[in-house]
Amino acid sequence: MVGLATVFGAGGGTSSYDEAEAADVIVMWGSNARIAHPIFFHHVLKAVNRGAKLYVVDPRRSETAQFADRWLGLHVGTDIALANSIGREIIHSDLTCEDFIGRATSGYEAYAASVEEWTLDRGSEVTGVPADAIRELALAYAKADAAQLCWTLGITEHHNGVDNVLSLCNLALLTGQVGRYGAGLSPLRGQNNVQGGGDMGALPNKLPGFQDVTDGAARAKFDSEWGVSVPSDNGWHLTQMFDAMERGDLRSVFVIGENPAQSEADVSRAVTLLENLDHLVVLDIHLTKTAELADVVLPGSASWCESDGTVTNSERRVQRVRKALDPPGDARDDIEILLDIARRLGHNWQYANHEEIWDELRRLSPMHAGMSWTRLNDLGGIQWPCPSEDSLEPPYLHGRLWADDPAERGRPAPFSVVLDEPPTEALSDEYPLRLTTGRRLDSYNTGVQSGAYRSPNRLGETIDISPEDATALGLSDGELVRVSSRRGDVDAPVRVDPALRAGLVFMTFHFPDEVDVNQLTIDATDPKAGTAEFKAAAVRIDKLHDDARI
Ligand SMILES: Nc1nc2c(c(=O)[nH]1)N[C@H]1C(S)=C(S)[C@@H](COP(=O)(O)OP(=O)(O)OC[C@H]3O[C@@H](n4cnc5c(=O)[nH]c(N)nc54)[C@H](O)[C@@H]3O)O[C@H]1N2
Ligand SMILES: Nc1nc2c(c(=O)[nH]1)N[C@H]1C(S)=C(S)[C@@H](COP(=O)(O)OP(=O)(O)OC[C@H]3O[C@@H](n4cnc5c(=O)[nH]c(N)nc54)[C@H](O)[C@@H]3O)O[C@H]1N2
Ligand SMILES: [Mo]
Repeated sequence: MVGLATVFGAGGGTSSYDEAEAADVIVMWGSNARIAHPIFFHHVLKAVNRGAKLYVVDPRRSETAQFADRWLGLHVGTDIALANSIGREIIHSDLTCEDFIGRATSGYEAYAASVEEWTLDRGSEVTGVPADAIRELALAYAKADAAQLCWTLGITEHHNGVDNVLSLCNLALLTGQVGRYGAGLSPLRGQNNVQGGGDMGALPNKLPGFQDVTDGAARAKFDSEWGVSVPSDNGWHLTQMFDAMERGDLRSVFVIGENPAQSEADVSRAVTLLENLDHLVVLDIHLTKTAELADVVLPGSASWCESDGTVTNSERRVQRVRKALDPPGDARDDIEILLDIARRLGHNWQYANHEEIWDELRRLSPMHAGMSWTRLNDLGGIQWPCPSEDSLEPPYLHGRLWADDPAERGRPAPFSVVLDEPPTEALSDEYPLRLTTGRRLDSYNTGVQSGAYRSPNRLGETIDISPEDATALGLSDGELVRVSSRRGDVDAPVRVDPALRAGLVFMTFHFPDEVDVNQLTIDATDPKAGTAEFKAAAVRIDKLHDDARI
């Protein structure tokens, strides 16, 4: 969101899902959409069946990579080196889109100078990707009539995640692969309503509709609607909150629908800080590990099919959620619980129904103004921006950049000079293996919502290692090993996985009751976005004893 907002002014994916079907080239960069975003990937597969080329950039030959025309198996954390090499190759092959660069961008000269050192040879040496694969992707992306670049956590969960995103945006600016049907930049969102949460202002520096909290005119609107004085300072993002807890500046926390006692990097530190708070309140459907640490647990949440409202997906589409079941027992819709809390805090919040709440948003957030409840019901979903009830916005963003009239084009999209930076934690003799963590198809995040599901085919936590490392370490499938990092250790059975290259090991974070993987991860964070480096820790594997198996 931060990277896209820097370049284009809006922190949203530029394209609609079904535009993928119109693309000639699709690059999935650090995204295992086959298992993590199956609905979007279904559109990608339709394009592939039609003849589109699929490139996958991932250190593992992931489930997604197995569908690719070409897999670029780079070393963890070398994405900027790869993107800069691709950029240089496009420039040296005379495949830049001069028309777009001239009319819609700024800073091209400085960018071109900065990638000049990234020859194919150097790029290949740093990333581990063969030079001919880098060249093939560069030419395919630049020559395509419409190319899409999609990314997720393989790009963002690094200490320099925003720079990673900027390095990918540069490629779209260089070739004009944005602001047109079928082309675009898509950061796929994790949960069904991550985009919606941000749109509604659940960000430390934004009011609903991405209006800045530092913008006095925007605040004045909210002040008069709400009858309060909205603070003018940016708040803290998640990792800054933990730092503030450590300093003693943050003493009470209200957690709604999140399980940081298991999902935070360097989780031992996170748990200690949560335990030391003066007051911790948790509102959740389940009694999570975080709730176990709380002073007050509000166990009242109705789940998504037991409440009304909207969710907004990665293509910026606001969709209605309708209550299908009554919540069990005393469980209530989250909004009712929040309204009750507000009333007890002395604010007389009264809404007759969900539509009235939505209409308040429409009055305050211009990009939602045209989405009446009736239209949302009738149309089965509306994408933002939707400034008026008769607006006919195109399904993609930033078409303005192609306009002939400079006034309509507005602010040019800046190229960014981004420098390659290795992961915070270097490999060493003591910790010689690169651990990256991620997801599997049949489990969900910290396991709270998928933990009860049992199947004979379902794997528990494993430490996945390459066949080469298995041979070198004398390990075979099922053997129990100790995995240690500078922060902690966990015991897990080995799974030998040919999708991994030598030196790279993989774990999920789905089974924290059995194996608490975030004991190992590092909480180095991107200062601009606050995202932790879940994707790059340095670890060691030790055999426990010869007959330890599970
Ligand atoms: N089945 C299932 N689906 C889910 C979830 C789930 O838990 N289970 N969770 C949801 C959520 S919250 C999210 S945010 C999304 C996440 O969806 P994804 O981001 O697709 O999932 P991950 O497996 O975390 O990471 C994606 C890929 O990044 C790669 N990677 C690691 N390091 C690097 C690197 O340095 N460079 C590059 N280029 N790639 C790298 C990993 O090998 C991995 O294949 O999934 C959502 N969907
Ligand atoms: N090692 C490692 N760690 C990671 C990651 C990684 O790739 N590797 N990925 C990170 C990412 S991308 C994410 S998103 C986080 C996920 O981390 P979390 O969001 O902390 O984990 P979840 O398991 O998704 O927890 C969601 C909680 O919301 C509750 N819930 C569900 N629906 C509702 C509702 O309607 N109302 C209320 N009140 N509660 C509800 C569920 O019961 C559950 O307890 O983990 C992060 N941690
Ligand atoms: Mo996520």
